[in-house]
Amino acid sequence: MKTKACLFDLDGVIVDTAKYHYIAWRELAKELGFEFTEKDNERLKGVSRMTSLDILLEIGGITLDDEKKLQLADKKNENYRSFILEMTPEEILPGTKDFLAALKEEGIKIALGSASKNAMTILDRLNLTNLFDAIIDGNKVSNAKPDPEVFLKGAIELGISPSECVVFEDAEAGVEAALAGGMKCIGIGSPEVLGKANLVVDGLHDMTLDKLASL
Ligand code: B16
Ligand code: MG
Repeated sequence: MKTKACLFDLDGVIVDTAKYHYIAWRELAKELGFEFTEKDNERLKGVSRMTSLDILLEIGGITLDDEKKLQLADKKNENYRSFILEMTPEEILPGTKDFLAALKEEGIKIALGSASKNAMTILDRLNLTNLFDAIIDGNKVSNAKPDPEVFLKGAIELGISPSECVVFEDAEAGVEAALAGGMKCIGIGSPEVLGKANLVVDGLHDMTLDKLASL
């Protein structure tokens, strides 16, 4: 298959923001009077902010009205933003810049497809914004992964057919979203979790144009 565009998830693929999400959700849980473990945090990866809060409240056995939930999500986000505003390009995951440069040289378009409403802030902090030909984030979609909307919008903005796109994802819901959109998917992480992907690698440091061409 000849790939014309690569679409990248952000958290877990380009940068590890999960650790900052974890600290902010853990502090919120503490205020609400229960413990939120790192294992619990795995359930929030790739999931939208409000769904993350619902999962957190379910773990704590707490029921709240929508107004209170919005208030708590805002509070968590303010705390989370205090961390990402301090991020530096050194936090870009290994191999990312080299692989993006190789794609550019090959004339392959690059897009971001992230559930995060903070994606622009993060890309700016990492000095990566200009490398992307299209950026679709949580502010531009109404349906969360595993719905393919985020990736389909990316393909439309790039003007490339989904069948010529490859998605890089670290979350199961993201892999499902890519496949539902008629795209190929390379999983970043463990083959046990991302078994549905066409190929699974450890990280972008493990990616080559040959592997891309082998799909
Ligand atoms: P925000 P991704 C996702 O990013 C994170 O994996 C997930 O943990 C987070 O809840 C979601 O973004 C929303 O983030 O609160 O910043 O809008 O993996 O889709 O790049
Ligand atoms: Mg992710």
